[in-house]
Amino acid sequence: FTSAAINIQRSPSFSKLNSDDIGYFKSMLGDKNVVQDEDRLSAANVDWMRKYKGSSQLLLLPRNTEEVSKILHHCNSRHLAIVPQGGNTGLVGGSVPVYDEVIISLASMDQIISLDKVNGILICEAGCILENLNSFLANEGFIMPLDLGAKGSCQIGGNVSTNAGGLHFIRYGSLHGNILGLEVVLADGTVLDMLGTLRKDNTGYDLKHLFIGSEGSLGIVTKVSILTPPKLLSTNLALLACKDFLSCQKLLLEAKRELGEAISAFEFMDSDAMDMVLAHMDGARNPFPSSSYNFYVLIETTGSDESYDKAKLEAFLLRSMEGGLISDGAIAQDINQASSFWQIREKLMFRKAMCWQGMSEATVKAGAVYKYDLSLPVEKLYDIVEEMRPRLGEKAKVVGYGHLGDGNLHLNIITKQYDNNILAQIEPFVYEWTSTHRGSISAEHGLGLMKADKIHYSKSPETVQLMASIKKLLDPSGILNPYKVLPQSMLQ
Ligand code: FAD
Ligand code: 2HG
Ligand code: ZN
Repeated sequence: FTSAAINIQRSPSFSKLNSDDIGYFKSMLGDKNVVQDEDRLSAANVDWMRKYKGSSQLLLLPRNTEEVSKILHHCNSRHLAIVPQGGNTGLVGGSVPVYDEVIISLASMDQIISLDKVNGILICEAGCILENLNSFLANEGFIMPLDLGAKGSCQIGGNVSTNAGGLHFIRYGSLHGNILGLEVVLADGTVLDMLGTLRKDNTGYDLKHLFIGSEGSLGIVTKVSILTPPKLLSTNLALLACKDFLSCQKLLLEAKRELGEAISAFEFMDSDAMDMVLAHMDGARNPFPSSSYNFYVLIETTGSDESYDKAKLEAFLLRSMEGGLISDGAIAQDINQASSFWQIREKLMFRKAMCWQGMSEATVKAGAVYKYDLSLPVEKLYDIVEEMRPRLGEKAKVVGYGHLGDGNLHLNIITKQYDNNILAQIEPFVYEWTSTHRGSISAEHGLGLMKADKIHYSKSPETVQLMASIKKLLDPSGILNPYKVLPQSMLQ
């Protein structure tokens, strides 16, 4: 483990837990929902990458909104800091305590409340696992508007709180568009009912947006109302090889022109990323074993007419091949082949048959990983990978992949072990570079602990100041997910 505390002291304004607190929680939640067991605590204290580690002595498992409200009311009056935890798949150290914050897990709040089949509106509790929601919806002819490699563990409340993007963002857009309503509990226990189901509602400020992407720093999301698109009958997937990044870029432009609204994913990876998956993930197969290419692109299209959709994609690929944008490629002929293409990236199609998560998991298996999640203009997106390589030399493996269709690069730097000298060569360079190109230092993962003091690279001082004022207004004692999202110095 590396130390989670990056030059941050435990805030002296927080109290320490005492036996009266534990007694209160047990009387309210029942003994089994007040977890002090060491093994369960150590799992909840460490993040998915095993990079950030806290030392909480208490995990609470509320079963409904009222219990969340009572917990927060108590913690607020006692100045006990808390961290909301969903599936604990976050990649920026936001979901685990930094010190002894009480962990509030939403795992027991996993009920589906309703599905309006006329309008495709799902209402559910925040602890529902994304994949379970998708399976439920599939039987009813709908899908969730987001899909990500962590879907078997991440919760919809965590997705909302990080404003997760994922593989289908290019088609269905941001959760800011798909979330129709939320129920949120504020720091003092007040329950905010914003659980609307309307597409259009311009009555005053649309406060739900404050909580989408606020990473548990403004309130705990307890219920979600979400627009779910119809499940379309035909899906096609092509895995393509390109000789250089410019070809990937041009291919994207052409695909948008020719395939238009049918595109449901447009992912890319460089050859180092591909090699890393092949080296570290059992069962991953090289799609083009006889040749080596510099870049790979996955294009998924979804539509309502199997033969028309396939013919359209085939014609597009043929033209792109003739035009020299594609060097090699294949369209998946059945669901098994589609699954094996997606395995390389991360979308699991048959969870039971496989137990690994593609690219992200390969980076973690390969060594100590520094992850950067950047939004950049597409034409600049790969330059940072090429600048980083000579900068770090032999000490590190630098790989680039991501949601090219959304201008989102996942720059991953893998080293033998975490090392502050290497970190000093990566940061602040990577943030300065991104800022200079007017990109975002967090496209979809959030700021968490990792980037709380880096927000100014992507937001103006006035904007950050207003964010700090909002945080102080909603959470005057600062008990909600402290040390995360905003610089600690602005909240004291
Ligand atoms: P957690 O990790 O538990 O929490 C994340 C943050 O939200 C924390 O700050 C936490 O305090 C807060 N939080 C959680 N639940 C609540 C709640 N109910 N109320 C208030 N705050 C809450 N992200 C993407 O955007 N796109 C991807 O493609 C993607 N792929 C991934 C693939 C893998 C293999 C992994 C491990 C992660 C991936 N992620 C991706 C990151 C991560 O899965 C997402 O951020 C996800 O939305 C987090 O959900 P979670 O339930 O695990 O939340
Ligand atoms: C993805 O798109 C996730 O695979 C994770 O956002 C990215 O692991 C990463 O760097
Ligand atoms: Zn991603």
